[in-house]
Amino acid sequence: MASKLLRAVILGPPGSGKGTISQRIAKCFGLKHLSSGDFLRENIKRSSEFGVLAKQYIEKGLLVPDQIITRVVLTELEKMRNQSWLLDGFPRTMAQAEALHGISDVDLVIALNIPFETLKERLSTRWIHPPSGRVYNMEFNPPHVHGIDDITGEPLIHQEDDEPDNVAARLRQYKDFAKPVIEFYKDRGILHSYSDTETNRIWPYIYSLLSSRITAVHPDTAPESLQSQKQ
Ligand code: G5P
Ligand code: MG
Repeated sequence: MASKLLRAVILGPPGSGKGTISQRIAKCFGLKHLSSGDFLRENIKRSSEFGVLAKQYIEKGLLVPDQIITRVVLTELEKMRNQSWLLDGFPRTMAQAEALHGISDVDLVIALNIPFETLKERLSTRWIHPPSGRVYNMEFNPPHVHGIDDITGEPLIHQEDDEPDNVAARLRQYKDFAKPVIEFYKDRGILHSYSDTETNRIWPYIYSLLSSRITAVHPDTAPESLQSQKQ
């Protein structure tokens, strides 16, 4: 018997830990991690038509127009018809939520509520490895060697949209656009919200939620608190 597919969305302001939690979910549960920000950066890197357009907005800390990002993300989703996926960073506006709703059901939505002060602090000390999307934070998960990716030995970068002025603009904008999207999923009874200042305190609850829907592919990666409950 084919196992049931799970289609999930993770919502949250910039720096709320969507990427960090998505990587854990992908590793533990085998869902394909689809990040709208990563798709845009890939397009920018190869100077595609979408990439050239998107760059102007990202550099200013602005949202990319709905029709551009929707085309990019829905094209990727088309390739994932027979796979479980986790969409990170999309939808961010009602137009995007409606476009997604038009092509696929969503089974569950995770929303991260993190205080804005915490977000500003995190993003200003964030470094990423663009080819893999691995993220580091100088306090939370520093690389073994300063400025170098642990796995490939390649250099890490500090993204332009993580500069303080851009961060403030991204946070303001998020608030305005996210509210109706959150209501949209709440009304459908599929929204699961988590509030804390630490990803590691939220993670056991998300692990538990996912475990009730899908079999872990790597149960040994369960958070410590859950492992001790199971013994
Ligand atoms: P992105 O790339 O989607 P954002 O704006 O959603 O970017 P970002 O920056 O990727 O947000 P995140 O994924 O929510 O944040 O968070 P993260 O990267 O996991 O964690 C942030 C940092 O905090 C990391 O350094 C991590 O190690 C650290 N950290 C995590 N947890 C903790 C903790 O508990 N404690 C501490 N101390 N640190 C922690 O989008 C980029 C741009 O693309 C465009 C927009 O212009 C956007 O600005 N875009 C879209 N435009 C329109 N519509 C869309 N749907 C778009 N999607 C992307
Ligand atoms: Mg991210």
